[in-house]
Amino acid sequence: MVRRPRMSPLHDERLAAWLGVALGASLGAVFLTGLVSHFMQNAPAWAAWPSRPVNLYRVTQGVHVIGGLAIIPLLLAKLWTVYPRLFRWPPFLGAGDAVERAVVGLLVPAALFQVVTGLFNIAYWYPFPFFFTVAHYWTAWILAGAVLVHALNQRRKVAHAMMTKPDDAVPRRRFLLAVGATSGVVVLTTVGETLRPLARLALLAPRLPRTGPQELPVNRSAYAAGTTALANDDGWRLRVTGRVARPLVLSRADLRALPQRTERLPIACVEGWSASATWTGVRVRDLLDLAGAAPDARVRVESLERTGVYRRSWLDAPHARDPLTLLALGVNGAPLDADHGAPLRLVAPNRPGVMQTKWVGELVVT
Ligand SMILES: Nc1nc2c(c(=O)[nH]1)N[C@H]1C(S)=C(S)[C@@H](COP(=O)(O)O)O[C@H]1N2
Ligand SMILES: [Mo]
Repeated sequence: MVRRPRMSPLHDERLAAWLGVALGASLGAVFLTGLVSHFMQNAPAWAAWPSRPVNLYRVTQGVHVIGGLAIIPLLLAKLWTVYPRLFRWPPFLGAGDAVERAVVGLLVPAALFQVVTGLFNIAYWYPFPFFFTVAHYWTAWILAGAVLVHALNQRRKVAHAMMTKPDDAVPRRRFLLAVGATSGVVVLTTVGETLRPLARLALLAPRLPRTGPQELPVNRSAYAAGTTALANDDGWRLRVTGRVARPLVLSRADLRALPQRTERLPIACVEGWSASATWTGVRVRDLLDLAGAAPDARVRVESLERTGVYRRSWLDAPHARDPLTLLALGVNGAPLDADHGAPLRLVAPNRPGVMQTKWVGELVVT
């Protein structure tokens, strides 16, 4: 017989089960919304993302980032509840148990890795030697697999623990309430970075929706991108090239002479903040028609920024043809600030911020 030391009820299986279910559900939501973000940015050749609803990406990425933050208290509570078992001796009993232990040995570091790299990323701090998106994406699959196997292994124990009535439920219930409240506070103090009415509570959010020139945040400034001079460069032209009947070379004046559209669209950054603004400019669709591009054409949007991971993006047909997709010359009633992409920037509905290319110089139709 294994002798068990007397333990606090906070290390028991009931609590571990409840926390496990809450964690499993929230990790699932964060995993799925993370996949949405990944595939929006790396669309497979056979699929194109829809351009509507306008705010869809803003919502999925908000759930991903704010949900990921809300997981931290749950994860810490779960680790605290189960840690006596993590270090128990002997380390495993039998082959099945060895597998379960190996899965937990993968699950715990993978979960911590996701939370820590995610946190660093939204804080715009990159102390690690690897590329964040690649590492975060592949670790997500490892974590999802480990969580699934762990949940299957534990399903009977969890069902049993959740059905049986404990002799004294009060300490557990209080602990769960405290953990839930902590997650709630995390959400309330960060969600304002994407939910404007709660902006005043967003004390822990790395970006606020109204900071920055023209009341809109900036990730990469014109100074950092080396594009400050473009804003006042009279030699600047927009080129529409590639598979078109009539290649175009347009100056600012040419663009202003085309039909102008004004639309309210959000910038929804992958780092979780988002902000709506009123953009004025020319429809990409109109430019493609003017150039005589095919209706199903894909368009590569090229920035005049020389280096940088986000200096180009692709518009699949749904986005290229959407009447809301603009090349904007102005925002919130004024010409674009250099930091927001002057002289011209892309802004399209339901699209990650990293693909709202600034300082545009060329549309290449493919
Ligand atoms: N050329 C270029 N465009 C870019 C970027 C960039 O680094 N280079 N950053 C993108 C990112 S990450 C975001 S969130 C939006 C932010 O737009 P804003 O600075 O106007 O708010 O611009 C996008 N456009
Ligand atoms: Mo972004």
